[in-house]
Amino acid sequence: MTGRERFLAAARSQSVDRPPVWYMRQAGRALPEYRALRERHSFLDVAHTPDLCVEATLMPVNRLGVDGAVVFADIMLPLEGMGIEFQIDPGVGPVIASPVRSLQDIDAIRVIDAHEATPYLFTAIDHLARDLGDRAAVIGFAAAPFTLACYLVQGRGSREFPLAKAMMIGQPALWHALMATLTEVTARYLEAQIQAGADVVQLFDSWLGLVGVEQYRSHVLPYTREVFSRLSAKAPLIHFSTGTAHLLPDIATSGCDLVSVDWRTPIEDAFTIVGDRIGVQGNLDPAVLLTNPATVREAGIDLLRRAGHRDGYIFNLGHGLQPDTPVESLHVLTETVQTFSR
Ligand code: 1CP
Repeated sequence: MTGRERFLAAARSQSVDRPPVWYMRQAGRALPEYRALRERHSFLDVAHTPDLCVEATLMPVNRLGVDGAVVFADIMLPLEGMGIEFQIDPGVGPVIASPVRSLQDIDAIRVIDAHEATPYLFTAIDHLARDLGDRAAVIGFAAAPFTLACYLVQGRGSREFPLAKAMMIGQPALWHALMATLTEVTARYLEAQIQAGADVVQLFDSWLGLVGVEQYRSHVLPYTREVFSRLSAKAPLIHFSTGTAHLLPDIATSGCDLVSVDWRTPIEDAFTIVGDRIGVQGNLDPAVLLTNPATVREAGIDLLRRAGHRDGYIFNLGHGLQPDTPVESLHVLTETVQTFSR
């Protein structure tokens, strides 16, 4: 099978020769060629320039032969179309110039056509899809409304996002207005990525572990469902979160085709919880890649032994690569998956 065929078959829970493999944050600082590119261009320059975006996206495909190519972008890019100013500070991450705190702030958010908001991204996806052909699937992505709201309200990364959660709990009308707006922007943004050539899309709800089951059902899940219902039948849909073992049964009802789980949940438990009709992605601890080649190989073999025979399984980490991951670990792990046969 080609990488793209393998990825799409697994994403549809059909049979494959071996599990497809890709890594979250695979186009990043772990690769020397990426570090060289970033010496010449800022993060946003790379994301904004289709040729550079394609170059960065292809790096892990060319080096490792992974089956999925995740578009080099960031979850903050749609903010540009919404009229919200931000920057990406090295070592910090996204910083919002004026955080969203009032109904006035929410009313000021522009909901415009995705092509008008981030035209460079769709050009890059179009070039990428042509360049890759069947070598690897093009993976588009966006933040889920909850995770985007966390950054917009808090103004920057945080361990607990207390201001965002306080709005959710104490100002439900504001919260629902914000979530409805972000849902519309996110659905349009992902629809346009699929139209441009993304084969699958992943919704990153990175901070979802901060909410309880009841909060999830009343304040978050309806919006996730709305995004997925707008996209279903257009492309396979992956739901990503971490620290959400308590939410997995509900996440499985969100309308996604696959659930990405982290290392806290044994992979067999994830299979049982989500059921046969939903695929599973994950769930190696990224810290494994900071050890040594023998340990990396052993951990890869163990996960393949437990999950590699299931239709509807995509090999990945439970969260993004650590920036200081030795590139040798990536070679060892990828080869371990590529030489596994069912
Ligand atoms: O290779 C890839 O995976 C594609 C690139 C990618 C993705 C999927 C980047 C590039 N960002 C993202 C998604 C993203 N961005 C998420 C969801 C995934 C996750 O949970 O890790 C989140 C939460 C962000 C926000 C963000 N952007 C952070 C985290 C800040 C925090 O709150 O802890 C950071 C550091 C960024 C900047 C960024 N985005 C991407 C890269 C390579 C970088 C670092 C910039 C650099 O290289 O200097």
